Amino acid sequence: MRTQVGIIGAGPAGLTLARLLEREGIDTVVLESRSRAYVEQRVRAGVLEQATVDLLDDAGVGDRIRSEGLVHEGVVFQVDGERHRIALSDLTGRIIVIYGQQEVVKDLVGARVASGLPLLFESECIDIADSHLDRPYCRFRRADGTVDELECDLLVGADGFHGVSRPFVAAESTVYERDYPFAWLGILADVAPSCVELIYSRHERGFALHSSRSPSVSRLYLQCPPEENVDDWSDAQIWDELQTRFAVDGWTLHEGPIIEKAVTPMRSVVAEPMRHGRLLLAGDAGHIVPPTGAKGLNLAIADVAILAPRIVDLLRHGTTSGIDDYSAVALRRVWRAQDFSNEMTSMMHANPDPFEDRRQLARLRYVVSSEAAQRSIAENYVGLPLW
Ligand code: RFL
Ligand code: PHB
Repeated sequence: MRTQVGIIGAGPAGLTLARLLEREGIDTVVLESRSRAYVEQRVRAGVLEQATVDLLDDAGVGDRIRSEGLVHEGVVFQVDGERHRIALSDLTGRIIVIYGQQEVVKDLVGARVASGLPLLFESECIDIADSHLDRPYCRFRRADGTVDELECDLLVGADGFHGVSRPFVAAESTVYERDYPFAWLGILADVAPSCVELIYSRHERGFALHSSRSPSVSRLYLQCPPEENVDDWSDAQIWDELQTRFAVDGWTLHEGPIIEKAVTPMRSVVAEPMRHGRLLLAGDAGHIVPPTGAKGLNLAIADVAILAPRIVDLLRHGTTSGIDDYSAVALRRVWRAQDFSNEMTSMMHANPDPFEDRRQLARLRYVVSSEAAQRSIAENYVGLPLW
């Protein structure tokens, strides 16, 4: 097979890039190792920055976000058993939208299928040929086991943290990494959210986050040790722990059936540069942030917003300067988000290092008492301009 741009991975990064290039008349083939049902049901992120919503809207896939997304104008930080509202809109003039990542994926897959353009599910990229070639290619295995080649002008690795592109690029890039001494146990529960806005709660037993997916589905997380086994937690234990970490007088956390639970480790990773010849990385393939800042999905979309016009310049006009500075431009934003995500993570979690634990608690107490500090948090949380 031949195409102009081969895209590995049908997550938010790969699908959004395919959509942006479709609008510019550039041919793409998207390879996805999983089935359509799997990618449309994988529960992950939920917070979209306004810039992300605007971009998806401009790309013609924003109708359902606009009608079903929950617009939030603030978030709540809880510390010492008290709640403090960070007034995002008043402080920044911007909002966030709660809308499940799997719904974003459904909207993008639906649009791609409606356009009749190639999106090959159950087609796993198994290796990438020399990406310094003028026409790089990758090999992929189809569901029936046959192996094919996809030849293109450019390859984009949008295959997430566990894909094939990241190790390929990492062999020639510098990889910056940090592990955190905790993880999140996340649940989805069939119960109306107990609070309209998100609650980030710091408790001596550990962090807890209250979020939602719809007026009838709640999304909640508990800080746990990185090696935690999800099967060691009964539903009743999870609710008990959530009740403890969110407790404030006069407020009730509603419980309901848990419909999904999983443990997610936390790490920060950046590959620099996000490029290897004619292979470019986008989204989690190039960088991972801990989820406390709600930045991963938004960064993935920002990467491809930066990348798409540069690809158009190269393929339509032969201009290479845009592609040449893609990595540097994207990484400036990525590092800003790394810093913010690290700050939010450190400040909110109970830390096994006692000095760090007290220092971060002091920082959170300062944030909830200072409008200047809140403005800085709010500005980063709602998202900085694309560039
Ligand atoms: P994805 O979504 O991982 O998509 C990559 C796709 O590539 C496929 N793939 C392959 N396809 C072909 N050949 C191969 N060899 C392949 N290997 C892999 C995979 O099947 C998959 O379909 O990466 P992308 O597009 O870069 O998107 C990144 C986001 O998924 C990620 O950053 C966010 O989910 C992070 N995140 C959050 N981000 C936010 O902006 N706001 C949030 O509120 C937020 N909350 C979260 C999160 C991530 C979480 N987890 C589970 C890691 C909460 C959690 C708990
Ligand atoms: C979510 O709703 O899944 C969510 C919200 C905020 C975060 C992370 C995840 O920081």
